[in-house]
Amino acid sequence: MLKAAAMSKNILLINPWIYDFAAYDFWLKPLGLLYLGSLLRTNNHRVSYIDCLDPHSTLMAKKSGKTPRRHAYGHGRFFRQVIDKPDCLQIMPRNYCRYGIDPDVFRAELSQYHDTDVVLVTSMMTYWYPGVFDAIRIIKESLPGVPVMLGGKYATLCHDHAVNHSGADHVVCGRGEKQILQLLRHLLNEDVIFEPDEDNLDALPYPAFDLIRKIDQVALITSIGCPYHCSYCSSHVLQKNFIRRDPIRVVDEIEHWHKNFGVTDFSFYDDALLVDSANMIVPLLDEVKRRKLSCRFHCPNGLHVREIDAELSKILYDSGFKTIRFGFETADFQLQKETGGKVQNEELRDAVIHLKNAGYKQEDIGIYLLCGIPGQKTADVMHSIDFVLQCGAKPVLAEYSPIPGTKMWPDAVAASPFDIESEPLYHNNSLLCCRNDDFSYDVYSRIKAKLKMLPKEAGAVE
Ligand code: B12
Ligand code: SF4
Repeated sequence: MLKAAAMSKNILLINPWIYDFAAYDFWLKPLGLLYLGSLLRTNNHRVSYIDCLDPHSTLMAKKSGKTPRRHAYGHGRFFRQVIDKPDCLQIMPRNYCRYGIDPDVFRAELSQYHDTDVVLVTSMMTYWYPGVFDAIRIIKESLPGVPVMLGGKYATLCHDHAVNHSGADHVVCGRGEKQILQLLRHLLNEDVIFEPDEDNLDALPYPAFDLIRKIDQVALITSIGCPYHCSYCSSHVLQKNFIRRDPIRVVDEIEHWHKNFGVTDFSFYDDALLVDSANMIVPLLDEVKRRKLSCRFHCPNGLHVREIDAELSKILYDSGFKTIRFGFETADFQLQKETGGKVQNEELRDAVIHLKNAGYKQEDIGIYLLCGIPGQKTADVMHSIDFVLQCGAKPVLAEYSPIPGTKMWPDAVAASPFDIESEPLYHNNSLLCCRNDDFSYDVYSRIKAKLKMLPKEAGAVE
């Protein structure tokens, strides 16, 4: 009898819509899903991909008569349609939108995949679940009887909610590599040809970016996890230990995308890219230079201020790190200590001096400030903005999104006027769900507006 492994399956990957008040493609790619896609190809399956967010969809451009504005560095706008606001978000005085292609365009794309054996859907922010649910509902209508598996951040952080409400046949929590192979074995009686060691990131095949219609940038990870344990962050909930790749293997990957696919823009998704720089970012960038790879690097995720010295600043600048953002969160010493102690004020002051000496301008040095954590006062946010400006950097306001399983979660539940425990839509950062009488939504809106009035190099709101 023919072994099951010889009968490869047709697997369809889906990156669902974002439903939100605002969304910008800030080097956003479904990296985890694309990793699973390449692993499944290594196991002899045929893998296809539909991206509900695709800003380059020709069908959608034809239908809407426009294309979203894109930037040469691989970021930009999505297609967008205003949709009904969910009841619980009616208090927000903003439009609620579906970002990505029209559902009819999605249906038309799905109609090409009638021979699909399994569908894999990913998920990101917990409060983006309505876009995930709609995608699953339409998949079920278009491909009746085909099993749908859901994984990713929302499926992990709000597992029970996803099991009870998503409509998926299987909801996977955490890393997907081993679990997806086990599910296929169980469901379709498929033998596993290649099962990687999840702790060895270099053993994984490169993520399947070649499935994307137009590869405008490639997202990279040099590590997963983080050595810090900040109380508002879920890094350690999602990944217990800090695992790193060999920096030279990362450069092999960069070279692969650069030489074979003409990619010049790369974004790092690491939680802790600069930590222990002598063993990761420095050898990595030295090797990029030695191989004469002419690339631009972007860090949409906050970097660690503490790691910045004169030498590293120069290396980053000379290596083409164009977009550089740091996680600072607050200038209040007590709050810094209570939330995890990843940075202190003097470290920011020194880092900005080094970065400027290396060639960065104020507008290049974005400093994330966390706004709206439980009990936070307006004075703290104002003081933090002033401190960043005094240092000569650019404050970038980031609204707090509460995450189940984090140390701060019980405080957020207690402080929030919203039922964040049973409704993940209330985790939406724009809602400012831990607002209080002192730091209200109106006060925050005024601070945001004031920051927008500053000269371009000085202020930003995300
Ligand atoms: C890179 C990143 C971003 C990028 C965008 C990335 C993207 N693709 O969307 C940027 C910088 C834009 C971003 C922005 C924000 N982010 Co962010 N981000 C991340 C980060 C660091 C990495 C995600 C990632 O791609 N990991 C790498 C891949 C390999 O892992 P993965 O996707 O999880 O995939 C694995 C599994 O999940 C699973 N899997 C995935 N899909 C599937 C599917 C199936 C079927 C199966 C079986 C398995 C499976 O298998 C994969 C391989 O093992 C996470 C933190 C983290 N450590 O994960 C935060 C994180 C997701 N972000 C978070 C937050 C708070 C934000 C912001 C709100 C911050 C702010 N206040 O401004 C904004 C929101 C932006 C917005 N509203 O538009 C929170 C989540 C909040 C929430 N409530 O959900 C996280 C968890 C960080 C944290 N603070 O704890 N983010
Ligand atoms: S906020 Fe940054 S430093 Fe703190 S645990 Fe999360 S990723 Fe690590």
